Order: sequence, then structure tokens, then C-alpha cells
Amino acid sequence: MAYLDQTRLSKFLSLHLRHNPSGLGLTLEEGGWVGVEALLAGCATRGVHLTRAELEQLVAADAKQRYAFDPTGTRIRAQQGHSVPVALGLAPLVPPALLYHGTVAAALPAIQREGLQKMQRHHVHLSSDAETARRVGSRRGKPVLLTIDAARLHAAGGIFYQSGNGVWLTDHVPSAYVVLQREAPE
Ligand code: HQG
Repeated sequence: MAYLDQTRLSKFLSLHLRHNPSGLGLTLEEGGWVGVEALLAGCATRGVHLTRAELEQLVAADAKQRYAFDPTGTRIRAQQGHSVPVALGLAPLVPPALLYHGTVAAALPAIQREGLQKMQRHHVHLSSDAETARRVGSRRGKPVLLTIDAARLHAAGGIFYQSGNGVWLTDHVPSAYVVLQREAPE
């Protein structure tokens, strides 16, 4: 039994299938797919108790056909609008010379050891401007700005993509290409 009306339920699904699958403990597979059972279980952990039949009804009734099941019916995805990168449709691009990544101090020792890892996402997310990176870092606490020598990493074979909403993406940034920006004392 769902406790949200159809519109709120659709927004809840969009949020997680397009932007924040990790909010339901999910990671999108190539193409943006997630298992239907995993999605229903993830929804339940957030208090959204939805049956498979109710999900099917929502998918069928959606005016913009925002969601689709795969031919086996075992997986579902948002048809478009992802801010998380899905494997389809991203062509490698030459990045700007410098890119930025916002993080927090607690992550620095690991980043210095192993570089920037994609963690739960499909790629490491980088910004072309420092302000955006700072804002991303501030989601987790006092932001620490890292500058990425993207030109040199690209020259060394690093592959970069840009998402539809302008985020630069790459698989891994070894620590040799990461420069810690010392903030001016306050
Ligand atoms: C850190 C939002 C330890 C990394 C925003 C970050 C963004 C490491 C966290 C988008 C590490 C991952 C992405 C390592 C990286 N050891 N920690 N080796 N390497 N980290 O959220 O870049 O809301 O997955 O610094 O707008 O913060 O999803 O990545 O703090 O564009 O639409 O591990 O998320 O967009 O966190 O944010 P995230 P992010 P959406």
C-alpha cells in the first residue's frame, strides 16, 4: 500500500532513479537500470510501501512515460533526465585544463593515498568552476577544495565525459593529479 499520492510517488521515483539511487541503497546498472525487487525494497526502507502491481500501474499511467521496465520485467529505469551518469550516450571529451572537486577534510588522507575514487557513483564528479565544487563539498561539512590537473591526466590517457547538466566525469583521479588548495586563514 503506497502512502503517497501518484504525483508525489512519481517525484520520489524520479529523484531516486535519476538523481539519488544511493538514497534507496541502489546503484544504477549500465543503462540506468535497477532491479524491481531492489527498488521496492529500497522504497520500503524509506517508508514508501509499494507493491509491484502499484508500480506497474504508476509506470503505465505516467503521462510522460518517465519510466520503463526491461523486456523481462525484472528491471526498471527512468527514461531520461538523469543527473547521475548512465552508461548510454556519453562521448569522451577533452576536459578544461583545470577541474575542481569539493570534499571534506576527513576524506583527505584516503584521497592522498588512493586518489579520487568514484565511491558509490559511476564516475568521479568534477566541476569546471571552484564555486560549484565548494558547494558540492559543503554537502558533507566544511568544504575543502581540490584542483585537478585535468590536462595532464588527459594527456596521460585519462578519459573524461561531461553529463547533460555540465558535470565532468572520469573513472579515477590518481593523487598525483590532485592539488590541495590551501584556504586563506580566516
Ligand atoms: C569522497 C550531487 C575517501 C568525495 C552534486 C566525496 C555532485 C573519497 C565522497 C554529485 C575518496 C563521494 C557528486 C577516497 C572521493 N577516499 N573519500 N579515495 N575519493 N571521496 O556524493 O563528488 O545530488 O558520491 O570527495 O551536485 O560529493 O547526485 O560525490 O566527498 O555533482 O544530483 O567521497 O552529487 O549531485 O560523494 O558529489 P559523492 P560528490 P546529485
